[in-house]
Amino acid sequence: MAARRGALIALEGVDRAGKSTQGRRLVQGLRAAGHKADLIRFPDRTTEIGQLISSYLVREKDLEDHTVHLLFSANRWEHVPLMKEKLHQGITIVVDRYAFSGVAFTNAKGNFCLDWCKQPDVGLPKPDLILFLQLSPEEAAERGNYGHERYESSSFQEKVLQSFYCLMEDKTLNWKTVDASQSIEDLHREIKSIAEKTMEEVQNKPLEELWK
Ligand code: ADP
Ligand code: FDM
Ligand code: MG
Repeated sequence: MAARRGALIALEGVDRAGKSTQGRRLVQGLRAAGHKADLIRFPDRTTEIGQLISSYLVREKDLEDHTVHLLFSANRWEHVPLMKEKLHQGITIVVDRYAFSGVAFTNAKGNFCLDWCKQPDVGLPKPDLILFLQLSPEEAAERGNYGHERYESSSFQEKVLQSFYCLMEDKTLNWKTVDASQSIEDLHREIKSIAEKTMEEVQNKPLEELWK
């Protein structure tokens, strides 16, 4: 019998919903429970492509909108060989943002249809679970102000949220919405339990391709 594979788990949600907090906490919790787990944050600002993206986000560099969309996607593709290797070795991978952020942010710019936005990410490893951390704009505001990076404004974030809702209508994907207004530990417990159930369910199933 083939070795059991790890699960690919994506965290998505509005700004300050707790994706990065829960991503770190989930990997820590899974490891403590004896599972093999790794975290990847997208964009990964440490690679050459990631550094270009980072200089765009901090407004040091202007990049044309199609170009930056393709760079975000390329930043995912450059991780794919290692992601597949790890998943096949039984390591669960938690991704802090994935292709859904890629599509939602570019689509929110207004002049890019969802179909165009999805194309560069078609064929990426398909997440076994996409956790959408839901938080109202009022509750997000209580967690601090927006920073100074590109996209950090309430009017743009509202458009991003509408794009996420369109993507969530795709029933071929395993979206699960969780209430991100809970305490960090309560939310962690809920997320860990959903993650472990998914890991169990997919361990003998082949890894699929996104949007194919
Ligand atoms: P995201 O990655 O979704 O933007 P972060 O994990 O960076 O969000 O969290 C944004 C801020 O909110 C941080 O200051 C973090 O400590 C705080 N935070 C995260 N989760 C919670 C929670 N469940 N309750 C209260 N504050 C939280
Ligand atoms: N973002 C993130 C995109 O526009 N496209 C993408 O493909 C991804 C993964 O980059 F504003 C945006 C979303 C957010 C910024 O911020 C990255 P964090 O704080 O590193 O998640
Ligand atoms: Mg974050």
